Amino acid sequence: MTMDDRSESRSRPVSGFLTLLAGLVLGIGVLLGLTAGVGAIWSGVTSPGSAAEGAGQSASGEAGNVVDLVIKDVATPEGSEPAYVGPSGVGASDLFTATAGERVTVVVKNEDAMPHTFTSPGLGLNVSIGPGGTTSFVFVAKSAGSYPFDCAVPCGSWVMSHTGYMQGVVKVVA
Ligand SMILES: [Cu+2]
Repeated sequence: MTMDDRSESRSRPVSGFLTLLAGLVLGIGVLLGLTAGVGAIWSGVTSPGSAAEGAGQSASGEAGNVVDLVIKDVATPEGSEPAYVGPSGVGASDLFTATAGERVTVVVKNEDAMPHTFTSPGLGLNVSIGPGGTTSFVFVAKSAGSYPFDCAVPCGSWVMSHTGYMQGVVKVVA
């Protein structure tokens, strides 16, 4: 056996260990990525159809109001910027309407490549919305009113300063 042969045979277990280590790091990274979008009360990363269906059933078995939102690029005077789009479409004066005391599940599909938040101190919400997935959260508004929301991530000067885009109002009726 030459010196070269020995050094080659020694290097094999080391490279095997490095491959295992790289696999572990990758696995942990994927796990962290999946949990990054954890919401205020309940959240998950699922396909849009099953999220809306599954999230409507609360832990107690009661079906609640399920609201579907999409974060996607929209045309603005300053070019294409990401915005929240709810049941009433782009730029609606109220992103969506809920009833006081009702359990509301919000399912946000983020089609944008960057993270956003759904932040509303009045509703007790500050939810991170990771890129390219679906995040769900649940809230109950105690009383009727207009609750402002916005995104805490700087993501577009026009959409962040215009109602119905990256900031706006959730309307809660009695
Ligand atoms: Cu944003």
